Amino acid sequence: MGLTSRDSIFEQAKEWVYEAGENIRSNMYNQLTIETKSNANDLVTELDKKIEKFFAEKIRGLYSNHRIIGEEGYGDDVHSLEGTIWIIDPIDGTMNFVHQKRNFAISVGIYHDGIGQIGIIYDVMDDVLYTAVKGEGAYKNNQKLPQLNKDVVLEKSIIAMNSYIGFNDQRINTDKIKELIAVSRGTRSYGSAALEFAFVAEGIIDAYVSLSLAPWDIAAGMILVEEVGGITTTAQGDKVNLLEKSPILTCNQEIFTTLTKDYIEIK
Ligand code: 2AM
Ligand code: CA
Ligand code: CA
Ligand code: CA
Repeated sequence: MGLTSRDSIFEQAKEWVYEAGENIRSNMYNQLTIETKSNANDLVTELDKKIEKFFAEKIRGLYSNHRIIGEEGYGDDVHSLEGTIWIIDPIDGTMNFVHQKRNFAISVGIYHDGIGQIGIIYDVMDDVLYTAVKGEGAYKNNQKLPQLNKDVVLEKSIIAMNSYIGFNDQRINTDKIKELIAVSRGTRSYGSAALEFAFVAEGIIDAYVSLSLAPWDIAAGMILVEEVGGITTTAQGDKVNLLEKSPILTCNQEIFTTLTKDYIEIK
């Protein structure tokens, strides 16, 4: 991906994200069909599908050689990260969207040969756009975000996680998570992985850990976090594979080693 084409793809992607956000805001109070997916709390609405379809049609119309990985099935069957790939979550935080009508985001990450080039996370109701272009820093509504704080220690950190990982999850050593909850300054749970990544990039939380995230939950956020000097790995501390779901940790580098060595133990 050449630099000029990357700039124009970035401008185009932002335009589509804003258009999609406007579409969500103007349709969200209509009677929406809500279905469940993997379990009774895993929701999807007709707007999730409509927005992903919107992106897929726009991308295919303008960039016919790009491929798409999306949550709701309008993407391509992608088995390698070769070429240019748009990784899209049309509504991240669907439960918040349904119950709260806020605290959800559109997430678009654009990768070339497996390397993150463009990340866009749009907090639709607050009208806050987080963006990053590889090598050019991360931005919140066009204001450059500073590099993450080098003086952070766990005792002064806020860690975002789902509440259940502290007490009844078979996939992780919950005793160690309880210790983490006790030692950290506080925990938060926002219900949108994309926003949690954006908040790590903004430096308003210091880490986010989740036991099962898909490529579309993290693709844009990984680029944002990297651009401010943060790190994203599997919860075991390994390189993320963007073709599969994994337990994920994204955080300030200063607390990465203690988090992966002392507190997060995946079974
Ligand atoms: P979603 O709203 O796009 O489904 C909720 O804690 C966060 O985890 C959201 O970002 C949500 O994305 C994501 N998530 C990933 N897998 C999920 C699942 N099976 N059920 C609910 N949320 C899931
Ligand atoms: Ca979903
Ligand atoms: Ca998601
Ligand atoms: Ca989603």
